[in-house]
Amino acid sequence: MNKSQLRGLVLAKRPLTWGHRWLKISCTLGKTFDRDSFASGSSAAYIENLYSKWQRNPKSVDESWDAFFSGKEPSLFKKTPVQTLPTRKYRRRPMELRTTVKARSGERAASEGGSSVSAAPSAAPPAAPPGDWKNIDDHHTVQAIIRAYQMRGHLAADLDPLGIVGPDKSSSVDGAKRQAAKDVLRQHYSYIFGDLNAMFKLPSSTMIGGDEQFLPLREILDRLERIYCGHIGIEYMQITSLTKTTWIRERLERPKALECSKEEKKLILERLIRATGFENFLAKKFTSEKRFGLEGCDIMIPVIKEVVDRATNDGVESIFIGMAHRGRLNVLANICRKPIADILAQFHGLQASDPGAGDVKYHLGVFQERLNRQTNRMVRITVVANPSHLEHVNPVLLGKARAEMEHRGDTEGETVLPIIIHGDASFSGQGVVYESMHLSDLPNYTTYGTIHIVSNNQVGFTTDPRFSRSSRYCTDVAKVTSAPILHVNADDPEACIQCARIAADYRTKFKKDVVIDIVGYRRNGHNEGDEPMFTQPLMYQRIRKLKPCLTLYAEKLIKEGVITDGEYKALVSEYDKICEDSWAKSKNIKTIKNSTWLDSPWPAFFEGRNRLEMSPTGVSEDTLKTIGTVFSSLPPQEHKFEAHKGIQRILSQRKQMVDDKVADWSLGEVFAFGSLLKEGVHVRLSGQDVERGTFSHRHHVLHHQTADKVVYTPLNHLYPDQAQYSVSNSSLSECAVLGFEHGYSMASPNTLVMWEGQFGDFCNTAQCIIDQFIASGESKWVRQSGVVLLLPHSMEGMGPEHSSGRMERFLQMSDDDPDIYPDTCDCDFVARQLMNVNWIITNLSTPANFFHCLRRQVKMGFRKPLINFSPKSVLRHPMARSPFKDFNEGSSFKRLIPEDGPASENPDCVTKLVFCSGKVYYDLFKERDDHQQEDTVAIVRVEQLCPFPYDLITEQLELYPKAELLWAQEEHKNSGAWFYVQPRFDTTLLQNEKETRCVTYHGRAPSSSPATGNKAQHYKEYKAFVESIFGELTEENKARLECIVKAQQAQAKADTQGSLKKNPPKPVKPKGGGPPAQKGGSPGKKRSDPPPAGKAATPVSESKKTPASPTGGGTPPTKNQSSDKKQLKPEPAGKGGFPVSTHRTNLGPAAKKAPPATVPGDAHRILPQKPRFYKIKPSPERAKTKAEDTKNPRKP
Ligand SMILES: Cc1ncc(C[n+]2csc(CCOP(=O)(O)OP(=O)(O)O)c2C)c(N)n1
Repeated sequence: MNKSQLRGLVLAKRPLTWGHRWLKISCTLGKTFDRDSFASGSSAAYIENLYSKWQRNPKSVDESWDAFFSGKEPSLFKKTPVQTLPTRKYRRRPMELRTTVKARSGERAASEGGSSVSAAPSAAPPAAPPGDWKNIDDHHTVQAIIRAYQMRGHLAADLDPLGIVGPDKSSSVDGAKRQAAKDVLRQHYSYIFGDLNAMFKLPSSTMIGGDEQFLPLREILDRLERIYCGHIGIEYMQITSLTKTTWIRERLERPKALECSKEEKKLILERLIRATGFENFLAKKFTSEKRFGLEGCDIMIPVIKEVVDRATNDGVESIFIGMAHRGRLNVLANICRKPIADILAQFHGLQASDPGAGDVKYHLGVFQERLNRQTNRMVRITVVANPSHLEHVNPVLLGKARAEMEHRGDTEGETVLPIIIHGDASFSGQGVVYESMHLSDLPNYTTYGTIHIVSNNQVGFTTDPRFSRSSRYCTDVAKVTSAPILHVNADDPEACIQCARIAADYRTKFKKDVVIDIVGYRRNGHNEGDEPMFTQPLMYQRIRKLKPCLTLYAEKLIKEGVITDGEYKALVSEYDKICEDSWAKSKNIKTIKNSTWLDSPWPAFFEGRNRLEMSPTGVSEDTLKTIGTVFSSLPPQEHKFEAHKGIQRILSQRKQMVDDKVADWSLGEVFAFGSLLKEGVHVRLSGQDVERGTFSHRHHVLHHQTADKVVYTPLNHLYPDQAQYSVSNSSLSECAVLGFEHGYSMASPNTLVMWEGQFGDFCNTAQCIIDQFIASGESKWVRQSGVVLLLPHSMEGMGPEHSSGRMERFLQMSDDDPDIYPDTCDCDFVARQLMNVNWIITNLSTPANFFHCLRRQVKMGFRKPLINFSPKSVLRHPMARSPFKDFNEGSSFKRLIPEDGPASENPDCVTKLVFCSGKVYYDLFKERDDHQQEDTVAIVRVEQLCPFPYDLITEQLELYPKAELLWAQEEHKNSGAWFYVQPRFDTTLLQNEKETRCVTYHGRAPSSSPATGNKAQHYKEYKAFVESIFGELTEENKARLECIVKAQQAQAKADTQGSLKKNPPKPVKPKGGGPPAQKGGSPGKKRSDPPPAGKAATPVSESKKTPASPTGGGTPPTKNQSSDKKQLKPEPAGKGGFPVSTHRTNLGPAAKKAPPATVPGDAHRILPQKPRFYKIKPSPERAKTKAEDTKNPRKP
């Protein structure tokens, strides 16, 4: 028998299972014997092994095997061949082994349809001799050892150049130093002290053999040791994909896979010379300047360069790099090839000649387009400007990279590569890392793999890793995406470059995240002025003794004969000269510009454009109709799309509105999106549950009710050549998702990118993105973004955490000067004001204004972030509707909406001019009506808070010269807009010398909590607020309101009875056997669809009638209205289709019952125990002039 015959035999028998074999072997012991059955399954390896031995020396095996292999058969089956390999003691008792086998064979036989009874021999001992089992066991052990190295070899890898952490290198087996410690090999540890010459067949799960299938144990261990416990420690067994793990094994395990050619070694050295040379040069020239040098992790530069080379070679054209301070200047110089003179000029302390506050040099962004000489391909490299707040640039970079892919039509990440460089302490410490990593596989956020490189200097500022993280590695967070993690010793440049190659190729092949953890050290303190011995004395004693990586590597290559000492020195001085020349050049730079450091240039957008020119925002009625029709329809019949009944109802309501030429909030929003899509502007809306909308008002994605994953997005079916609409429910993150959208908005000006908070105050957890990027990005880095934040905001009794979008914080960060009255006569005043402020803040009250505001974002000649406080209940408020004419050509955004009711017709009779903003307008409107003060109180809505509409406010002040001036807000005094508007009102009033009035505050008292969580308290506060403006309801008011309510109740009752007669309810037998449940609740609480929109849109002119106030601000709801959700439903129609409020029922006898314990007496009569609302007293000067004024009233 030759080897191939043997293999044939083995292969032929392979399908045999343990169960079969057991059957056959046990049969043999009885009567019959299936020859060769022993040569199957894992015993095949044993036989192959024996065969190899026999080939070398036939006497080395038992005679039975000799007979078998030499073909002298029959004797073979008289005596079962015995095992002849050198043995060690059994680790398991034979009896145990038998029991195990017996049980397994029984199980298997049963599972294969056989009878477990017949399959399991009752008392027969195993047929194979003990030696066989031993050998099989040995093979299993070796397989387990191989697997142990693959899984846990990194635990024993030699990763730390300082030698502080890492394996105990003392154990020596057969002269070979083995690092694999007990925690790698666990129960198999002692096995490696056995017979190292024993041959083993290598399992298919390893490639260490290359073309060899058998290796002695010693060689197996040596190879595994070199691959898994050398200077690379890889974690990849968390990956569940066999293809990926096999690919990685192939890249690591194949013999010589990790070797570098002579040329490659030289290139690594040259790049290391540049990296180290640059830091040395800066250290020499600017001894005390902070530069956050890379010394100790210098190899990071060649690593990034290798990634860039490989990626560009594979088709990447644009690379985005996000990183913090450490080594940033080096990246700019040696990766982006930003002229070194420009970098050095930043050290000269020059003032920038263009606008912008600027930033420190190690935060600046860069955009460079260069030829990659290694690949001879052009590549764009962007280093995204970065705040001090570590890791927060990550999502911004990802969003920017994703947007770039979309603009290029790259749906696979073939042409764009994101690279993020992390610090070890911040990678494990900052939550935004986790949030960002979780975006990696989400369809609307993926960047098709990001390469993460950790510059791991084993210390964070002054904190040791053992105090800064609980995980073993700083990279453990990356395991959430099953990314392979390559830990590598920074002092082994070749190993580092190999990791770079594996990472780059892995990303190219699989389009998934991958991590390289370069474990080095920090040669200096946290910055160059710090003394690290204060806090890490022992570590720094070691560091002081260490030669720099460059020196070590140069010595190695000189020793290997790759390079001579002379050549090395020449390379070093060549780079030094480059730096010196750049230094000389930099001295001639007399002016610097912030715009030189722009990471998102939009030359095509700005060139030849008058930035102050604003294109109109109105659109034709045809456009509205087309959009409205698609938005209110299901997909064409042939698609047989089954929509939810509720959705069908919503669509028909929308359809009705389109027919009536009126739009509610969601329609207004869609008109903005759809018209921009028509004009080729990409629209993207992202945030938690935005597809449906927090308040179930949007429904931009319809779900097939019986087919999984079948959805319909009407806005992508408006026009054949429209731009793409992307609406996406995000992960439950604010920080990363907002950062992502901000980054996305920076990629192109021709997009409308919006992030919606589920409730406005959730922007709290994205504060860093708001402060560090959105509020100040343009000032620091002269880059623009038109990102829009939609923050649901209003006091509706929903508690402290769902009420406030924290308007006051945004307003406080606005950078318009409250004390300067702008030049309102400037014909470009409006655009200039917008251009000069850091962001726009709006609190809008009509759908049409929302529409214009969104469209204005892309119609301006520049980009500005927009913070819009969005409605909640007002989304469905019957008054918050706009007729089509307010969207049409000629219409435009209204920064302020003046009074247009009776008060405006006779301004001299107006005694109170109330300024307000947002939803509270609807409360004030209703209360003014209830109090019958329409002729004397004018209400003006400030729609755009920032920049402040000084010109329009002035007009209003002049229009109502006799009126007392009030600012009314529902927020607490230290929240909302008061602190922002007050000084601006003052500045406006001071413009007019004759003006003696001041604006008084009407709203809730200061509070640390944004809103009460107690409904009774909420309404109590509301009542006090209203009374501070309109006074108490008079008896006449009350009587009138009571009449209205009674009439409504009677009407509702009549309606219900009428409908019951028409459609008598089917008797429903309640479970408990009680009376049938009444359909639709009590008649008084019946709800119906909103009134015809056209009529509802004109309540202002019909102010004698009482409009509804479902805003949550009004009087307390009845029992059945207590849930917030119910309040959001449309109000029933009143007489003549006019909306009425069911809240009125509270004025009826039922509502006069005692409210909850904390609120004594009639809800309408109670006063807060602690006064929550009050007027602000004017300052003494103001009071004086006011008193004089009262004495000598001004003539109109
Ligand atoms: C969010 C945030 N918290 C704290 C700091 C202050 N800080 C600056 S660098 C640093 C240490 C960072 O350590 P590591 O991530 O390991 O990077 P290294 O500086 O060591 O390269 C700290 C705490 C910061 N810049 N940002």
